[in-house]
Amino acid sequence: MRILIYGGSFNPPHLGHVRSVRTAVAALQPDKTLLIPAAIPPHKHLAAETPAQEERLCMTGLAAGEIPGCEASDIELAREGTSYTSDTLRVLRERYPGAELIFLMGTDMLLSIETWHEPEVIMALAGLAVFAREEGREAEIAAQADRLRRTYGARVYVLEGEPVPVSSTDVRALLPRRQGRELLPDGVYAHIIRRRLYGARPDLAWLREEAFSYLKPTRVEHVRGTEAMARRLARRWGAEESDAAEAAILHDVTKKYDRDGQLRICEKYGIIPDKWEKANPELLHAKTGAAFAADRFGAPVAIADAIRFHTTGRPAMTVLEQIVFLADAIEANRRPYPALEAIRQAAFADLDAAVELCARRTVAYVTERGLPLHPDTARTQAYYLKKLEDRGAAPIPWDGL
Ligand code: DGI
Ligand code: FE
Ligand code: FE
Repeated sequence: MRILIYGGSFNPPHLGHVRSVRTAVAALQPDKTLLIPAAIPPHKHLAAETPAQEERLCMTGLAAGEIPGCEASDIELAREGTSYTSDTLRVLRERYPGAELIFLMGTDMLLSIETWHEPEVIMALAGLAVFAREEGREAEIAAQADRLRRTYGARVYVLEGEPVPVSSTDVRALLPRRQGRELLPDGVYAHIIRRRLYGARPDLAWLREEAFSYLKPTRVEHVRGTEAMARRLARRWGAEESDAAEAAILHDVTKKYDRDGQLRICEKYGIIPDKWEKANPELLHAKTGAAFAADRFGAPVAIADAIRFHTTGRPAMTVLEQIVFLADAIEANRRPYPALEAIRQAAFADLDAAVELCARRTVAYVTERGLPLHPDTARTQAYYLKKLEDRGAAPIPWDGL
């Protein structure tokens, strides 16, 4: 049995790692491949924003899932102190007696291996596989391989392979800027976003794809329209445009679920429907959407709250909450209703007046249809009416339905 071993910080594991391992697997045909995240790497400090060990193990497992016969091992994370490769190989030698161990490493590692802890133990217990990674260094690598063979009796496999110019440091720098998705395996990226590791914020093209997969096809245009409107309003009112887009993309993410579906999601997230929501379960999609967005896409509180209050509003909304509340109601694809044009105009002239009119219109609409008015809608309208009065501004005239 032949076991390929690849160690690293995997902080996070990226497509460079995956491609390297795939190439090595193709060349060496191991029976099993282990990705081993280091607890405390001997040669470098873990970056300050490094997530918990379980997160790195989880991400490494997700990356391993992309490669046949590959799995993540907690052998170093489970061990106290510095993660010396020699110790790891000793454990693996015991665990897999008779197996041929091959340790996959980068070019620089091969060149510096004699500075490692117990290099003779490493080379006695395992073969070394290295990529002829950087162009022009083939001769240097060949010479070192030769020397290690002669001096330590090392078995060195020099693999043909394209250089893979991805580094975890670069990935970590890109993630907070909504970038880097294409450098990561899909599962790893989804996990990072879900947990918002490394201060990551979702790539919005990715988020649209994900969110739209939960929508009825007929709702997609409404959500696109809501995003476009939320962006315009964010620019107008000085809110962070990409946050407004993120909230808009997710605002109706649980809309397609019927009463039973809504109640199931409530149960899952510990949401207790109030009596108005029980009478009109359609209202629940705002709360379930917020919980789903937070759980599945790691939406921070400000964005989750904009989703939570997009249907009823609430008193003293943040600008982001007002923007999503209004964008949903006035986006370009909304079927025309009385007051739509007035709210649209007001949304760019006076945000509070627009919210007040929008809530007032909902009160009229809900009352006319004989539905129970949710107190948050009533309180929103009353709050913004008072706010306008306090400012000495007149509410927007509207004759009703
Ligand atoms: O999800 P959308 O259709 O895009 O829009 P939305 O989230 O604003 O939901 C609109 C529905 O919610 C509409 O059928 C009216 C209803 N609604 C809004 N406010 C209230 C309300 N229903 C009741 N019973 N009480 C309210 O205060
Ligand atoms: Fe909605
Ligand atoms: Fe909507």
